[in-house]
Formats: sequence, structure tokens, C-alpha cells
Amino acid sequence: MIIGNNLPNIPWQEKPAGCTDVIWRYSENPIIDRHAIPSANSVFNSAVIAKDGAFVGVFRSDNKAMEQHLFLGKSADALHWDIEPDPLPLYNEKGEQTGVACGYDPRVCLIDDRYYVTWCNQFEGNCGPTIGVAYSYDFKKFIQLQNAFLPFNRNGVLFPRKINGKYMMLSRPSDNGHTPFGDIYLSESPDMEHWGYHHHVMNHGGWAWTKIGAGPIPIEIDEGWLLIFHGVGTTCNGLIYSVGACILDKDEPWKVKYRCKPFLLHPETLYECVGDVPNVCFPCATLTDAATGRIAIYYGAADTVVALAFARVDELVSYIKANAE
Ligand code: BMA
Repeated sequence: MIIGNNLPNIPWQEKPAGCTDVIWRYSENPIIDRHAIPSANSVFNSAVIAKDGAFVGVFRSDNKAMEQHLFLGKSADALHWDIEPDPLPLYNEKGEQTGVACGYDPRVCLIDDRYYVTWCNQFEGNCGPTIGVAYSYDFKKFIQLQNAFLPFNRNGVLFPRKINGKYMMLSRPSDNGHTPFGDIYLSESPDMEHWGYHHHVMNHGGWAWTKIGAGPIPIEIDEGWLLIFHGVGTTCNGLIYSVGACILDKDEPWKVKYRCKPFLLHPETLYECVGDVPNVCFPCATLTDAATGRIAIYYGAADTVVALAFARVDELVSYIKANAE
């Protein structure tokens, strides 16, 4: 059972007859085209969240100079998105604009009354990637905080509430390039700026033999946290990004209770296998309806477009447990 809000208006499609997978694709994929922003070469690896009966999101777009920026968007149905043409402006705590959000792979998390965006940000002095953090009360004006970590780090994913009185963030220490290694770690913070008490969570391995990274914000369920993640294998023809899932302990979320051995979504369709970076399914967000157990999963496909897939929490959790390593 999902512990969270009822959101009866999230996108949903029943599993197609004959499908035996626990995660299935939306029949109208992709939902966001590569040219959804006038400047865009691609729109992918993006995050959405429910707000005031509708939906908002932070979208990654690489422009035609291959610069990476974040953009705000809104939607009534979470399928058709109206994305701002200009990158998300950032402010300091004095209210002065400091620039625009440069970087990639945003996640959005509501904790108490603040919407937090975490993303892969460039450390000052162009010293390499780390985790940027900004917050907003209204999803209009975003105040940027300190980067969470030293370089190099990616895939910073917050938990949607404090645990044991601390904010918790998953991340994946990495290198300055297309990192050929990587495990998921967890760090704690009393104030969202000072991060410490680091824990190791999960190794790469199995189908994700090169690296893994947290995906959407963990979903609270009865028996812990349902974490959907991406995992990567390196082949003779490059990297393959697939989607996996595990269940973390509720109070000590660095402890993995069950980790599903098979992947749950793997690049198969044309829009996942063909694009700027072929063979990528990269999940960054979910929308969930606690009453029905429906989960809508937003993922970037082939570093080019945004796609949608669905799961039911009970079926997904049973499958993870039945197929745990
Ligand atoms: C992310 C980013 C992307 C990359 C992608 C696969 O971590 O580094 O630029 O291509 O993985 O979607």
C-alpha cells in the first residue's frame, strides 16, 4: 500500500491484455517531443509533481548548442505539457537573481511546504558535476542553496520527508565523464545544506554491471520505501540504461530489504533505442495514487524525449519480493 495522497487524476492506462510485465508503457509514447521548447534539440530525463489539482515539472532540455538547462512546465493532465521557453531562473536567499539553472537530470520533491529541485549541477569554477539544490514555495521563484556535495556526484534524490529528524538524500559518487562505475549512497542533513553521516546503500551488479543510480523520489509504502532506479551495463556497442526496483528499510533507508534481480523496463521500442544516446530508459519521477495503488513513471528515452509507463504498487512489490536476490 502506498502511504501518500490520493491523486485520482494521474495518467493511467490498464495493462494491455497478454502483457506479462509489471511495468508497461503508455500507448501514446513519447509524451514530450524533442522540440517541445523552441530552442530544444531534446527534452528528456525530467521530473513532474502534483500541485493544486494539476501538475508541474522541471524539464531537462539540451539546446542546439548542446547546452543543458532546466525549464519549468505545467500541465492539467500530466500528459500535455506547457514548458517555459526560457531556462529556470535561480535566486539567492536575498532574493537576487543569480543566473539560470544549468545542468541536467532534475528530480522534484515536496517536503513540508517546499518544493525542492535537485539536479546535476556544475561545481563552481567548472570543477565537475555535483548535486545542485534549490527550493520554492510556489513553484515560481526558486532559491538556490549550497551544492550538497563535492564533485563528482550525480543522481541526487531526496526522500519526501525527514527520517529520524534528518533530511535524507541518495546520490551516486562518480567522475568527470561518462563514469564507468557507481553505487548508490545515502547522506543525512539537519538543514538541507550540511550533508554527512554517509551510508552505502547498493552496489552495481547483475544486469546493471557497470553502475546504478537512484531514479524517482522513493515512494513510501507499508513496509519501507519503494525505490525505482536506473542501472547501466556496458556492451561492445555502448551503454544500456534500464530500470530496476528495490525496497529500502523505512527507518534506516540505507538498508536494502529486497532488490529485484531482473530489470523491469529495458530499451525495446524505437523511441528508447534510437535517439541522441541510443538504448536509454532513465526514470526521474513518478505520480502515485494511494487509493488505487497506481504509479505513473516518467522516464527519458534515448536522451531525446520523455515517455511514460505504469505499474500497480501491489503487483510491483510482490514481484520485487518474489524475485529478490
Ligand atoms: C545521465 C546523464 C546523461 C546521460 C544519461 C542517460 O546520467 O549523464 O547526459 O546521457 O545519464 O540518460
